[in-house]
Amino acid sequence: MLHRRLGARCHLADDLKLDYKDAMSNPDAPPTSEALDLLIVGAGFSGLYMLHKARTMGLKSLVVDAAPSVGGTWYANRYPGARVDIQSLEYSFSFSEALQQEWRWTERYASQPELLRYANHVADRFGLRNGIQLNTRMTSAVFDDAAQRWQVGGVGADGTPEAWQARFLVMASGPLSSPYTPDFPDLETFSGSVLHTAAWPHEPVDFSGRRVGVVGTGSSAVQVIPQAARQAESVTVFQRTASYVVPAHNGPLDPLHEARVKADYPGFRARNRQMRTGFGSEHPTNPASALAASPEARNAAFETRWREGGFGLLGSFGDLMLDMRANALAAEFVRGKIREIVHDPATAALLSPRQAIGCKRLCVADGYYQTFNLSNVHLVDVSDQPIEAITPGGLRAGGREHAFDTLVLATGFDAVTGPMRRLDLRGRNGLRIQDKWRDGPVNYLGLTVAGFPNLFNIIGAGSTAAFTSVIVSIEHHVDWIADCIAWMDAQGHSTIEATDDAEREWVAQVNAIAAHTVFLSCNSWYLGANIPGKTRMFMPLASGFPAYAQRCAAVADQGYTGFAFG
Ligand code: N01
Repeated sequence: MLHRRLGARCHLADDLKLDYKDAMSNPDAPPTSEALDLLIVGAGFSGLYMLHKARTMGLKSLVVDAAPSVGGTWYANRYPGARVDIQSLEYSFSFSEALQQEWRWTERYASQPELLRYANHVADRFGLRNGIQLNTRMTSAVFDDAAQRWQVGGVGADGTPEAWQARFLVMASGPLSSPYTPDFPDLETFSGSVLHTAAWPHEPVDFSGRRVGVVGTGSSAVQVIPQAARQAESVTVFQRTASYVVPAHNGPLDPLHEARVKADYPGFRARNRQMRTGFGSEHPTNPASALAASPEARNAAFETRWREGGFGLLGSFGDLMLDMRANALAAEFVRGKIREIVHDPATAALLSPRQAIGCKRLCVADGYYQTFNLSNVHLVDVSDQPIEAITPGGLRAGGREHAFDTLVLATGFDAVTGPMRRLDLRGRNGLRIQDKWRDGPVNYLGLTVAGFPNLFNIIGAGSTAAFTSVIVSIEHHVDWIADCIAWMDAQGHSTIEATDDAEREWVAQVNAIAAHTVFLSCNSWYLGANIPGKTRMFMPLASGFPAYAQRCAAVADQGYTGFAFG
């Protein structure tokens, strides 16, 4: 047991120092895979930081990732126009002052290539590559009760089977990493290329002279559509549900703003961590009620936030996400913007969403509605007349044929639970995750699952991650997991497992908080409602990041209440 070797402290043990040094001398060689302390699944931001943190504690750790590169979501989602919807200075690691000072973002909202460069820089800067085995898909994990270890299986790109043993299994596989392709009849008969935004080809895609069909109008679609429209002969957008799209007002990063933030980056981060979303401290939510404001004051507040761009519109008033009447006022403001921007009234009406604003994740993109003023862009409503089938030359909806030669599927993800449900993952007594989560992804603190000892899930169901700048949540989760392991070692515990009672109470709380919001009023991936047949359960915790972090800290301070130790 590692804790016996390390005693009550988490200093580097000599034998592990040697392992680490040997590996450092050959940066291409992954560490020997036997008897790991941590097996970390995923080399995105979560996996990179978990590996770095584990190494500072002397824990022998290995990251595996199916992709040939680090970067996770920012490796896979490389469609034209892909960029983050939270400002770069706030969507970045804070754990190293040197890193946050030296890294220069070029744009207010970083593009996918820049984010991928950042992930690679982090991997190099902290010497992580020799702890990462790429081109290797983890496929199974079985908890061995006798050995109190996870027996983990995988497969290399060439089909070579892989096996590891680890005391802890850390799922850093990302909540939006299982692309969802609807079960369209005859998809395989399509004669042109089919491109999914979340599995975009690595060679450049040239839309010039092409007739492009795009299915979907969520965050990915609203970024790719304006790009495709610039090149393609025609773009036909198949819309089932209209989205609220607020402008990002992206542009070069203002050097004065960057200097101001960097002059006190730790203070900026700390203020952001006090925000419900973990970002946006420069434009905090106005606590007043939208219902109490005069129409003029209300409009002025919405207008200011619209001009600033990004998610801040939802912070114009304190009750927008809590009260459907307040929410309707913000929704109507955006519909007014759509009518102003889109010249054709029928198209503007079709682009105008009817669900509560923010109920599905708000989309942030520049130039989306303007794109529908272009003569080569067409909008087809498939809400009442769904897509019936894909044909060799396009698709059929409502009995009508629509012709195109490139099909872009911007149809999202089997979110949050998809990556784990696809595995052969078995906890104590052979409990399968698919059975455990038959009625929804129960969990404790969003980090653990009863019946699955020594398994930690970063950005899992039940945490506030989906409503935050996700890197703030990643750092929080990783730090909490690391502290927990250090505490276990100090106490001489081999295993940690959430109790059934703690899990029940936590899930009841997640549901109770959601019931006080507008989030249950529409179909979204937060609810699992975007996947036919998926159990409907609200997955994120809507309490706000500070309350969540306080609760996790209190659990730790009180000796990890809600957990059983072995
Ligand atoms: O996926 P989505 P996404 N017929 O699920 C439609 C993050 N992200 O990849 O709404 C017709 O939002 C579906 O229609 P409907 C972000 O968290 C971030 O765009 O279900 N249409 C919807 O329009 C985001 O929320 C960034 O009626 C069908 C679309 O496909 C999350 O990823 C960028 C259909 C799917 O939208 C997911 O975004 C990109 C069918 N059978 C993504 N099935 C940034 O940081 C599905 N649809 C900016």
